[in-house]
Order: sequence, then C-alpha cells, then structure tokens
Amino acid sequence: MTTRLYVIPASHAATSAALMLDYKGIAYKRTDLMPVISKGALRVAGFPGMTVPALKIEGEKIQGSCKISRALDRIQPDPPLFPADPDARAAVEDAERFGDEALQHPLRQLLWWAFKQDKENLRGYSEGAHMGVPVGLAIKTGGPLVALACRFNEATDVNARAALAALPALLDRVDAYIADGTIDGEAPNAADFQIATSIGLALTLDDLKPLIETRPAAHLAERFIPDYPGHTPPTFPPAWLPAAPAVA
Ligand SMILES: N[C@@H](CCC(=O)N[C@@H](CS)C(=O)NCC(=O)O)C(=O)O
Repeated sequence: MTTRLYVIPASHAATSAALMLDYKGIAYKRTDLMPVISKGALRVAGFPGMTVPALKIEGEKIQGSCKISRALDRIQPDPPLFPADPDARAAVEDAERFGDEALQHPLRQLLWWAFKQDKENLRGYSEGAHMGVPVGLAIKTGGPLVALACRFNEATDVNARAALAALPALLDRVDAYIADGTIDGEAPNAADFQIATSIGLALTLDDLKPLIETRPAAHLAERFIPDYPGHTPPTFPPAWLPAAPAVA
C-alpha cells in the first residue's frame, strides 16, 4: 500500500512530516495541494480535518504533525522520534508542542501577510510543486486565494505586527531548548523536525534573517533544512521590526 503525504508546498508543518518520513527511511508519494483549495481536497481524500500535513499510511489516515510523529514511531519504531527515558521524552514532547502551538502560527501569519503585499513571492515557495496548474497561472489568478488564506490565518496588520513583536521571545525559547539539549542533540527527535522547519521558513524572509542568523536556532535550521524553498525580500514596515540581537 502506497504511503502518501499531502502537503501545501513549503508548508513548515508539512515539511516536518516529510523530514520525519525521510529520517525513518519510509518511502512515500507526495501530493501537492494549493492553499485554501487544500481544505476541500483533503475532505475528498477522506481526511476529517482541513490542514496539512495529512498522511495515508498502512490503511490509516493521520493528520497533524504531532499525531504523525507518534504514529510513525508506532508503525516503525526505528530510528525513534522520541527518547525512551520518560523525562527526556517529556522534554521533547514539550518542545514539540511549543513548535506546533506557539511557533508555527505567527510565521504562517507573517508569510501570508507578505504574500498579500506581493503574490509574485509565491513562486519561489512553489518551486518543484505539482499542483495541477502551472505555477505562473496560479500566481496570476491567485489574488482571491491569497485574500482567503489571509482571512483564514488572520494575517491582519495588527496580527503581523504582534507576530513580529513576539518573535524574539519565541527564538529565545528555541535557543533555550538547544542549550539544555532537548533539541539539536546527536540523535534527531520529533521536536527537532518540528522546530527546525519553522526556523527554516522564517529564514526565507529577509526581514527576519537579522533576528535569527546569529542565534543557535539558525544552526538548527541549517542542520535539518539547509535549502528551504522560497524567498521574501524586505516587506514589513521597518517600524514593526524588533531590534536584532546584539552580537557579542
Ligand atoms: N499545527 C498543525 C498546523 C497545520 C496547519 O495549519 N497547516 C497549514 C499549512 S502550514 C494548512 O494546512 N493550512 C490550510 C490552508 O492554507 O489552506 C500541524 O502541525 O499539523
């Protein structure tokens, strides 16, 4: 039975699932979905929820990056995505939850806010994707889709500004997980894949780079996802951007 991963191209959540499958050495086929339209397509494919990543594996349908990490460990225990030691496992679960619930969404909002300013930037994030329509056409006609995605993700000016303001504290927490060895240790774990992909996505936005590139978090992304697709040139009003950390 074919294992199939449903993604939206360059989705950080979906990329974490793809990296976990690769780490396990599980062969799979990828179905690329257009944002927004993905919701209906997932329903048609038989998934109850409306987001990617969504995985069909061994007759099961699993949706959500955290559910997928657990299912993969159950279906194929080696190499494990969670440590056997209960305390170490609890730390990885905490970091994974932080990545899933706190770190992913502000970055999603910033990206959609930036696409709203210039939808041509979608092109780089769609590189290599097979979405059933030529990427150029999808971009040309994609205005309403970007508007809808901004609505779904509440990518408003107020929220984009708040997401930028929240970023230094979120990055501090990533650096703290690295410093205490929860992530970026010798053996990769589910939280590594969860968090590294968000940092990788963040580094595709030129405005965010100075906030990240001197941090340990940048090395984490470089280790797990050195070639994240997409690029967003400076877009946000400079007054919205937090100060870059002082370099020692
Ligand atoms: N925290 C969830 C988030 C899933 C999520 O929101 N995925 C986004 C892509 S990053 C999505 O499917 N959005 C629907 C859309 O853009 O239409 C996870 O990690 O699975």
